[in-house]
Amino acid sequence: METLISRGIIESYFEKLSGCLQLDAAIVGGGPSGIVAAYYLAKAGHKVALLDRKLSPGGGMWGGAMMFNDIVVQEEAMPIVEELQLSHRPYEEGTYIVDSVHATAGLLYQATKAGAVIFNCYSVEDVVYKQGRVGGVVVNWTPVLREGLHVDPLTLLSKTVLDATGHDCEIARTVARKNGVKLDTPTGGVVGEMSMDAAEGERSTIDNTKEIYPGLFVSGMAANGVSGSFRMGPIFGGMLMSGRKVAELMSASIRQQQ
Ligand code: 48H
Repeated sequence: METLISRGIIESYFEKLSGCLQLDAAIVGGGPSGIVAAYYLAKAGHKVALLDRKLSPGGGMWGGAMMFNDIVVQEEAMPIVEELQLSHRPYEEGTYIVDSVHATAGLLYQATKAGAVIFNCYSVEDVVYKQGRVGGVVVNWTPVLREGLHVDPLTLLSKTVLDATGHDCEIARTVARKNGVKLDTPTGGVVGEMSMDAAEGERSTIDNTKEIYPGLFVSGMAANGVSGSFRMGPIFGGMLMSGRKVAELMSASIRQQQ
């Protein structure tokens, strides 16, 4: 029995990992924008893996606001909430309340159900960069990096890579710093996030969701971080709509490369 359990996990895990060595979409970061992107890309039939450095993907959504575990979603994003079958209740002025634990679990459920593969405890430490294009991710176990162990990484190739790493925009920073290239941002580099303006932050998140370098896309807080726009606090419609928009952009790019 013990051997069967261990063999089952080892065989199944390595089959899953081997199946992700060449992807259509590698999503770095399992916050709301990354998970929604994973859902729509998988639903469109693409081969998608989402990598998150934490044991529990979900990013900043589990905790609601200051650990009050509810979030606010505005009317424009409700088609996504409904498509993903998240329970919600109307609040004031065209907004809705969603339980943040239910929402995070629901997004993860729907993305994996649609066919996205999630690797947790994976940190993306670099990208594959060839002929002026981002073409994959370089991954290592989070505990290896936390311990500062000198262990080399593995590589997953991908037609598109999404930086959905939230406030830190880690992948965009790495690409600009290591390769000395200009990103499609106001300064050509990572501008950095501004202070709170909820309405403007929500609006600009969608505008800033785009391909910032051949093969490299940004969504969610990372989109505002690279382009230098506002934070918005615990309203999450912008994150959901950014995930849906970037999935459409990445899907078009994947199709073009086929
Ligand atoms: C693997 C990584 C790496 C890496 C980071 O921050 P997130 O929740 O991302 P978004 O942009 O989808 O959502 C932002 C939202 O949660 C938020 O913070 C809001 C709305 N704030 C407003 C405000 O005013 O503060 O998730 C990012 C995820 C996390 O789970 C990280 O663990 C993961 O990315 N991550 N995973 N490799 N190098 N870097």
